[in-house]
Amino acid sequence: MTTGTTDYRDSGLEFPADFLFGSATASYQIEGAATEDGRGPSIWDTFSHTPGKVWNGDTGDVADDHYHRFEEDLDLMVELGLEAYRFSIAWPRIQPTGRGPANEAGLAFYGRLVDGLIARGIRPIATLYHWDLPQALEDEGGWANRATAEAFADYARIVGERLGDRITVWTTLNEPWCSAYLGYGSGAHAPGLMDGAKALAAVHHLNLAHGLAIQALREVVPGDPQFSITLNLHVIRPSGPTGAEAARRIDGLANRVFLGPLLDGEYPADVVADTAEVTDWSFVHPGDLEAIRQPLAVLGVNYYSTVTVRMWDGASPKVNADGHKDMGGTAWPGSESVEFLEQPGPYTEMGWNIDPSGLEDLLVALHQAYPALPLMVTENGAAFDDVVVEEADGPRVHDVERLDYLRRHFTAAHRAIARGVDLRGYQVWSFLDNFEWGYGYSKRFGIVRVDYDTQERIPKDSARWYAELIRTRRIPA
Ligand code: IFM
Repeated sequence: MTTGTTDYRDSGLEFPADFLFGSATASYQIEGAATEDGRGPSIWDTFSHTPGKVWNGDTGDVADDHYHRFEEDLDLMVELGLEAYRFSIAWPRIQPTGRGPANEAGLAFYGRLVDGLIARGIRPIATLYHWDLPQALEDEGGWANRATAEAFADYARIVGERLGDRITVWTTLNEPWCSAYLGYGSGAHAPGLMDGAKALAAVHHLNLAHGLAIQALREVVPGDPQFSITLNLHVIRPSGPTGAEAARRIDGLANRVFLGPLLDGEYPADVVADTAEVTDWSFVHPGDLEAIRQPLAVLGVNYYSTVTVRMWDGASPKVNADGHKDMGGTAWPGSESVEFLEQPGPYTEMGWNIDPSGLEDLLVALHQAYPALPLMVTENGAAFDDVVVEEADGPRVHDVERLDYLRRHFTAAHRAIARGVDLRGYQVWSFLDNFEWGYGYSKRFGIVRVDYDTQERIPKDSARWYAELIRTRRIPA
């Protein structure tokens, strides 16, 4: 066993017996069957079918065809020894227009999925919202409209009544930062709006939706349900004399605007001040903050890379290497004067820098701020261009870079545990190659390769490595 290396390539580290190893996906990214069994259109159907929004005009119409192939995908999870599977439920399969009675066929699909997981001994971690908002709700204003949060609670109740105590962890939202700021601010994600005030209203309505959904779930789910939310908190490195001010602003908009109301019952005063010219925050109504602050059993943490920031001097060309597509809007309302500098490499195929110390730093910082709150890595992984090679025992993908990325980040997670962090599990993103939003099928995050022509699944070397980690509970040499 080696420990303490700066490159985070330790091996032999052992994870606790109850640590939950799994992998994650999301409905629109894998399911396909976009118009089947009563599913209504979502904002991602609309967006992906709008020319110029997604690379190559790709859509989620077919994706991994998981809707029809989920049994074989579950069998593959068993082969790899996954202990948990984090998936999301498509709201427009349950309520095609986002309101009204449940669509029985949609509920039945997720019932079969959950039963199939349980029958195979795999714990279901269900996310209620991973970005596929029913288009009909967007037509009424989407997340910038308060009524969407109330509709979300009704949807949560319907799902809670059906799936009940079969779900190990209920996650309300995945990465509300992306839904709000990329969806309504920068325009890079559906619905593609570029309006800072709407983005901030969306932040609040997503926070509110989380709180109302947990209240609704608590009324209908029996037993002792575990409630959660998954955030893509930003790990921010300040640069130069203005770095601290830039980091404060980005930490406010990316992290504290969620952590504050969710865990402390308030919006940070500096964020409200920084955004005063964008919005007056009158969308926060009396009682909202109490509704948002619900006890959480675990906080989901998605981590991929870091950002380095400083204030723009207003003269030199502004640097904006924030790792997201630039569609012309802003993901940082009120703080457009922050520069995102190029990160030191190496990089993944997304152009995101690889820095496992960021994961360790993030987990330790969260633990220090909220010592009683258990954490789970609900996403971590990397996109790389894969090559399929034919070998004697069949097709193989020797994805050495992804394997190395995972090794280093599992080491970082282990180090966080050694420093006292109550880390409950790790869900690798992603189980399957899939529709990577604005990048379509051009970026492959899967530990299992998907041939989009034949739908053949090929476990990559990273999946085999992960299977060994799960089997031995130690980071393989
Ligand atoms: O594919 C996404 C996922 O849907 C949300 N978190 C980040 C992943 C990689 O971009």
